[in-house]
Amino acid sequence: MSKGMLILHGPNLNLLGTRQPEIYGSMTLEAINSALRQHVKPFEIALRVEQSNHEGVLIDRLHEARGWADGVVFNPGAYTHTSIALRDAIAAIALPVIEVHISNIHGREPFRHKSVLSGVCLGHIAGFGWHSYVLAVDALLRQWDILAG
Ligand code: CA2
Repeated sequence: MSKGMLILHGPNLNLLGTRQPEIYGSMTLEAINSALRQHVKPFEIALRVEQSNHEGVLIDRLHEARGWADGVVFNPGAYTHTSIALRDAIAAIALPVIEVHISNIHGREPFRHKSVLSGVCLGHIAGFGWHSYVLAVDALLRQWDILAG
């Protein structure tokens, strides 16, 4: 049976490509999403992509994912550094969640060095620009034994 994957983008990521290209690159969120759709095409994955600027909506999407998805690629934006509610949601859904960051949060301001979510995620990828998402998608495909190597 084909696998379900949720790609979830958190707050302000809808602004990608419009400002701060030196940190976040020049790809728009829409362009990233279509590159990811292309990337998973050969694997016949049921892919859903969502973005929200609201913590509660992100929690709702994670809860709903239990009903259809087998894994989540999640860029929680600035909630990474603060949200125990998102941490609890990730722990509760018992799905593999890969935390993704476009920038290298460890090389930025000290308040970005800490993720309160990493400990309940399967893993964490940061610093490779929009390609961080591709690496995270591949990590899930490997987790599912769909991608070899
Ligand atoms: O590097 C990442 O992917 C982040 O999750 C992005 C968040 C930031 O708070 C995290 O520390 C690291 C911010 C996303 C804001 O995106 C913008 C894009 C263009 C213009 C303004 C903000």
